[in-house]
Amino acid sequence: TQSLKDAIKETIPVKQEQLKRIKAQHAGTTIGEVKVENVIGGMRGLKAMLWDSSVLDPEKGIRFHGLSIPDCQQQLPAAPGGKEMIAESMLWLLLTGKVPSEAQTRTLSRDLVERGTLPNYVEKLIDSLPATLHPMTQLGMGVAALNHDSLFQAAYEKGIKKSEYWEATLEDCLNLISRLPALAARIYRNVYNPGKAMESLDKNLDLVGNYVRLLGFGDNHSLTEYLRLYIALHGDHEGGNASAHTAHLVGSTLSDPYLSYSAALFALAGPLHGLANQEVLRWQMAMQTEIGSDVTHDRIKEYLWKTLKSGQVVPGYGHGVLRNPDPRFIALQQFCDSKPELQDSPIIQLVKKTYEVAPGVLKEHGKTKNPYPNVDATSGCVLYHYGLTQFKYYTVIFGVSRALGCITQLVWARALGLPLERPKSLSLDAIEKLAKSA
Ligand code: FAM
Repeated sequence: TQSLKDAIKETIPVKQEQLKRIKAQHAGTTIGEVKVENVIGGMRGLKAMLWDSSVLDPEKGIRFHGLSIPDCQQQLPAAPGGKEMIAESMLWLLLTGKVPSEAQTRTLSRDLVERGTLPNYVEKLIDSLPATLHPMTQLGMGVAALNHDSLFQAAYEKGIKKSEYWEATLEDCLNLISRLPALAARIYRNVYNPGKAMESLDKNLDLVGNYVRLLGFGDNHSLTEYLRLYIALHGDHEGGNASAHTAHLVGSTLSDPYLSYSAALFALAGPLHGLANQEVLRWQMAMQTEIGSDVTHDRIKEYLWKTLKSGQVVPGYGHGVLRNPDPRFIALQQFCDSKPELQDSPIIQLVKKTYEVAPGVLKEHGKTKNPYPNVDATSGCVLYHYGLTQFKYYTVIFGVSRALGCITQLVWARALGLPLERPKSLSLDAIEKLAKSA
């Protein structure tokens, strides 16, 4: 079977040729306009970035190299004994544009687990942090510290050729992804179960199987399958979202993958982005406490209005690009529907009922361009049901996942020789002057 590196190597000349062709034939072609609203509106809608692994359609949602979520669920290999696509098969797809075979997926799982032990100095660093420090801060610090062993940085210092950058970047990226479970699980242990012994990596398990084992939920097959789906689904969401864009920007300075992804994690840690999944659960639990056992649509509506009238956003609803219910939300809901034990969970039922009324309330409220749920509306409640109840930790799981997309695009940015990112900014005076003369 072809190795991952060979599969990438085979694709590089094809993509390089395509980029060359685009440059030669279309460098001066206009493909969109820049309005003042783009400049002052967080660059929404501005087509200004190359990101090859996935594209987000406002109506249909995410496509990974052209494959929809149901396509991926059908085609990407699962773990032995499992049904859900796994991180490794998604990683292979994102990196190469091709669906891996069963054998390629298993080889990649084995390769990752063999790289997956956390260096001792990082363990010490994480163990020295106060348990009260937010788990996302700890994750970002741990990832940044892993750059001690960056092969890209070492190779750059030696003066390797630009055409070889991608190989050292790939090694760093695989090392980083492989070590995320041990790092993230250590943070969980330290914060929530101090003193508890940690399991070691099992060479026969996939990345997420090992993550669940290290978290201390080793025998929970349903949680493992849920997290396999969750982590594959959250892997990539085109390039403009705050974490992906941050990784891309920092990587464009030739900062190594560890530093680039560490920066991305701190973008993910914001409540308008990845932290929303923590916020959703907190908000739904508060709703549950207030409503009690009499969970009716009217009571939920009342609570939604209370949230909106107090000037807060409804967490888990709305999106910068999507204009329909998020297909990732739908895939996770389908997982819930397929498991009888989840049907009776009060928190899962509450999330479902909230979905039945929230879009109507948000439409009536009239502000958000997308009154529908995003993935965060449901991702946490299943974790909660399976006993992973510490919702401050949820964004860390998102952070383990988002590496799949962010860092594969770092490999491609180096393989395609993309330049330093440096958009033009404008002062208020300059915007006014340009607008008046337009
Ligand atoms: N509840 C209440 N108001 C909302 C809202 C929501 N869920 N979503 C948007 N709005 C408001 C928004 O605050 C803005 O109000 P102002 O004009 O007063 O500033 C207005 O509607 C227009 O916003 P928009 O154009 O529809 O959305 P944006 O593209 O500016 O923002 C989000 C997108 C995701 C930041 C926004 O919808 C939001 O704050 N949602 C709640 C937090 C959340 O779920 N984030 C997770 C996003 C996710 F998919 C991820 O990154 N994981």
